[in-house]
Amino acid sequence: GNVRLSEGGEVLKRFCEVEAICLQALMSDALCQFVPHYFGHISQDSEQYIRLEDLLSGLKNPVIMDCKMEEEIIKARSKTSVRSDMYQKMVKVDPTAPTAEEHVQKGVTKLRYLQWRDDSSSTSSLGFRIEGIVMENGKVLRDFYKTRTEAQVTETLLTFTRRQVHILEAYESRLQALNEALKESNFFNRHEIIGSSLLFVHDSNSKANIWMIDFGKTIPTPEDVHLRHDIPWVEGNREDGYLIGLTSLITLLGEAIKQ
Ligand code: 4IP
Ligand code: MN
Repeated sequence: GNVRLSEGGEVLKRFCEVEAICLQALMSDALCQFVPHYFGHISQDSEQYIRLEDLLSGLKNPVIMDCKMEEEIIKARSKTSVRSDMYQKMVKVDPTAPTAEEHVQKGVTKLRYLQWRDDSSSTSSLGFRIEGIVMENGKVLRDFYKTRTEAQVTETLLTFTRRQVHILEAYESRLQALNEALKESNFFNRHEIIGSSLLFVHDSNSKANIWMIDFGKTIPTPEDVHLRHDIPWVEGNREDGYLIGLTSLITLLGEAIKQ
């Protein structure tokens, strides 16, 4: 993707002003322990990059999972062009998903694609979905479009951790600590967090950690709007449902620990 390693063991990510402003604010927020350290930005080969702490540095054969919290649907509503790439992604997962008309035009709108993806994955019901996993041998798993039910997600959590209870417990307490930090966070109070992920990382030395990443679509709320983050999005309320996804994840880690 748009992240690459620099010589210094830091990670360089393609510059995005929205994200840079968020990261800057997060460095002095209650959430700073849950966000990779931000070192500012540089330009290299005439490209601008954000400099971030390398979250994998010092880890032995790291295992990684990216959980995407709520996605922004509303912006897609204005995009009425027909997307053949999104039609292809859809057909690959489920050839019966497109309507007869969509099959004829071999395309779907972005709104249609995102809604289909949220409904077939766990996003609509649980407030997050698994985007991808990298196993300790480097194998990348991206086939989670149909991982929707609590049982399916729990099973994936067990596979991802190879049923190591101490890892599952470390993840559970990290998310509980995040939940507490969010209550104290001015940043969380004042931003709509869209398209951000929780990055789960553990390794063979049993270090387990979770980080908030990807703030390219996170936007400040107007002064008069006070977000709760624990109710679903409906037209006009600006709610991101972040705490719905977080609560689901904590619950399902608890389920996995019991199994
Ligand atoms: C992707 O769908 C993600 O939703 C991208 O969001 C989104 O980019 C893509 O839209 C969409 O195709 P899959 O993950 O199912 O492939 P993100 O970049 O946060 O992962 P946007 O532009 O909405 O950020 P297009 O329009 O870029 O293809
Ligand atoms: Mn994506």
